[in-house]
Amino acid sequence: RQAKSRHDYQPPAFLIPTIDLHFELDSAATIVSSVMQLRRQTAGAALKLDGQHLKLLQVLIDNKQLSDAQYDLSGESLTIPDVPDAFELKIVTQIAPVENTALEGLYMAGNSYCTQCEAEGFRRISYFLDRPDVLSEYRVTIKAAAASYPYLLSNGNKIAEHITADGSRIVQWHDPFPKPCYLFALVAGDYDLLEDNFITASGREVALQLFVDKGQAHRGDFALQALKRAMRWDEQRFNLEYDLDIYMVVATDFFNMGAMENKGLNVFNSKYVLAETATATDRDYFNIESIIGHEYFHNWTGNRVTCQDWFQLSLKEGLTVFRDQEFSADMGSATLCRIDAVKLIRTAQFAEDASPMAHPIRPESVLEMNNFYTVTVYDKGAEVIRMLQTILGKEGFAQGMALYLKRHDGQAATCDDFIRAMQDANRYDLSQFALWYSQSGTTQLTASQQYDAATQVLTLTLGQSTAATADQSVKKALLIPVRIELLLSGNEKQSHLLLLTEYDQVFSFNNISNEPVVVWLEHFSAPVKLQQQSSDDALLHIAAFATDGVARWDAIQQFWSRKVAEVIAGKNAQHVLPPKLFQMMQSWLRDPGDDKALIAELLSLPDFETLAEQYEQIPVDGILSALEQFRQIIADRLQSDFVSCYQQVPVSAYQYDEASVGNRRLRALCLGYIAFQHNSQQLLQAHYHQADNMSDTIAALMASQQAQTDTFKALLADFSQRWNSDVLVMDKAFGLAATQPSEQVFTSIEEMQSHPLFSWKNPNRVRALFSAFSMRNPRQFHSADGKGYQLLQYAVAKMDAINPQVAARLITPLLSWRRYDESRQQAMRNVLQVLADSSSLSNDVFEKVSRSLS
Ligand code: BAL
Ligand code: ZN
Repeated sequence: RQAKSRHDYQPPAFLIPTIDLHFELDSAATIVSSVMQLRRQTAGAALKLDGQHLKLLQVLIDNKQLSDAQYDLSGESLTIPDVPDAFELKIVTQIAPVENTALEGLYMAGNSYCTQCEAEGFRRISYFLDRPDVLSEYRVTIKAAAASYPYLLSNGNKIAEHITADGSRIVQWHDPFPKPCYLFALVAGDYDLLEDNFITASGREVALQLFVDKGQAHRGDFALQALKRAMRWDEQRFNLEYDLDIYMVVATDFFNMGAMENKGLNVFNSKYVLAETATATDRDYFNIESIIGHEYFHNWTGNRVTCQDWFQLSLKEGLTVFRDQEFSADMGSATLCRIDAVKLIRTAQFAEDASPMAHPIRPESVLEMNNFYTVTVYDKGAEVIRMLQTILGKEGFAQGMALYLKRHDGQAATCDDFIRAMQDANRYDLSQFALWYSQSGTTQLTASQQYDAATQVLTLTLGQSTAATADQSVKKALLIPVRIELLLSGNEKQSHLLLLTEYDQVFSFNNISNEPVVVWLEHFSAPVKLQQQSSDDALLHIAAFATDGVARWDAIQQFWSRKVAEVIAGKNAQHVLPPKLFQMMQSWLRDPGDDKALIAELLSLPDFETLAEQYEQIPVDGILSALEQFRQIIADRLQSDFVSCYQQVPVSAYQYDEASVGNRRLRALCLGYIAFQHNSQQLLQAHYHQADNMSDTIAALMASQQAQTDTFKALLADFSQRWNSDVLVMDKAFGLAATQPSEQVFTSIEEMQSHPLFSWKNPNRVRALFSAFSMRNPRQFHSADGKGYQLLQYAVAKMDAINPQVAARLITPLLSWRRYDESRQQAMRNVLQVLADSSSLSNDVFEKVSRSLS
């Protein structure tokens, strides 16, 4: 098995300016004819096309059929040694969508046909130069039985449709924008169709079409409206208009990813499209808006300007995540959006940096590209873009974007091209900043302050260091934007941006009238770990008074992190907490003000995963037990305040807006603490039964689950019964069953696998059960007897034979076995070894297991 290296990039030996694709759809034997115009770029080179799981029927050059001796069909390529400099190539292949359980290429999603070509799925459809820097103009013809397939869709504009005498529907599409094959899409099926339109800033009308499974139309409207908001937002913020006359979105229950930005024909995991009050939580609505935005924003950052090679993935993904985050922030609570993003970095991304899969946002070496659709490439990538905006300012960043898109429109670009455009538009040297693209690992920031009352000079000292990672031993000093706020007496505040460029650096401020409390890394201005001297008192002061809500939340998170660490170190066996903390929490509960969602966050303990990343070797039992103790202490001490806050927060008919979301969030938070009282059963049941929306329903289920009440079993049974024919909601039931903190979870997972809606062939079902268990149930996943690890190994092995991409994602929590205690290390390594010994391991899982065990 051969990994590819970023430095080995060579431009394509041939270009394919046009491609004409014909599909005769048949679930067991689809015939694909591909007619391409090719142009040589490299003298003397043979033509080598990628192909996987294809049955080759015919190869013709300039209408002359080639004999077997004229080409070589070996491994996963078709090589034709002797070709002219410019020619027409026709290739006819046969594929079996019904056998395609990997869900890459053309596959069956129930009775519909669907494609997923990113990263390298097109090679499962036809032989091609399956790489993002080969851009072609596509014409696509699809033929299928008219009665069963009213909709035959592909990218671009529909140019013809007719029904033949024998009852076949034939539809032709043309996409005028040259694109790489990973953006090709085909969908065929019978759907409910929602239609709308959008008038662009320049006055063009764009038809919007949303295709959903039959009977689901009433769940599509929110996504359609979100799409219009995204289209308007991109015009207003970045001056970017949509370019085709039609924009189609198809929702499918069978999808490896969240969604896919195929030109003019997005395919979405139905989980990120379908929503109605009774079935979708506030979180679901948020995700739908953000992912609809994300895929739409790709039209410019990804489609009009794409990537030269897959090592550049963050060029489109980091940038587009940043864009969707900015969009979400403008649509709702900017603070809550940022807190969500920070949580993800502090859990999954820091964990990835500390794992055998550590890589820079622009990876250097890849065996299976699907393994690099990671939180590092996406979310740390977005943080890197955010830092650029912080350094250059919003206006400077927008100018850099405009220059980047102007320079590279219609091209396959690199991360260096992006940096260069930002640099040129702003006349700002970004050479040191560019290290963020090549250096992996989490940087540790140390911060301290000194105040000289006599001279009124405040001296701030910052230091940075990045520990060696699995992939890279030497680390350089990065350019780190550190936003700070000085909280002075008398409510006086000052904001500053410090640019840390050295390993150690001192910043002085004159005329500071009194010693301030310093808010470091305001708004999480860089994706780093912060070690600060601040006292507990200072942290609580920040939590109460900082301007930035994220900084307030961050301070209290750090406070808790410190308290947990003290307990684990044996320094606070009694779990003593300062009275000031309770006074503050009490005042929030008594007068939560307008931003109730933020108050809910301020009253939440950090989760296990965040705390775990503070330790090189993770003290699983210590963290869990300290968290449990503190939670119970808070629940007891503030019991009556939780009850009265719960009662006072207004309840009104469901609406998805910032204020109502905040109300529900704070009530759910209170309920979560109240659940730890013995007499909470009635309230939990009432909350569940009176809920007029899924957010409240889930709040009752989660509160009763976490407090391990008897009510949980009854509520989950009722919930599963009520929704037992609705897959989207049953995924929530699977998740709830899998995250029970008690040992009962093993029996429940076993039972859920026999549920009529559970299927190993559907990634959503498998993720709902097994990813929830391994990623959100630390107590039982890390069960001391190793049962949790064995269960995950069983799921990974089973899944690898069906869908390697999903299997490789499932395995992630096992990879960092070195970070646990001796006996857990042993148990995790054992199950990894069982997987490693399997003779039929996919590249996807092999890459991760081998990196982990080496
Ligand atoms: N390009 C894969 C799905 C997404 O990031 O939008
Ligand atoms: Zn994306």
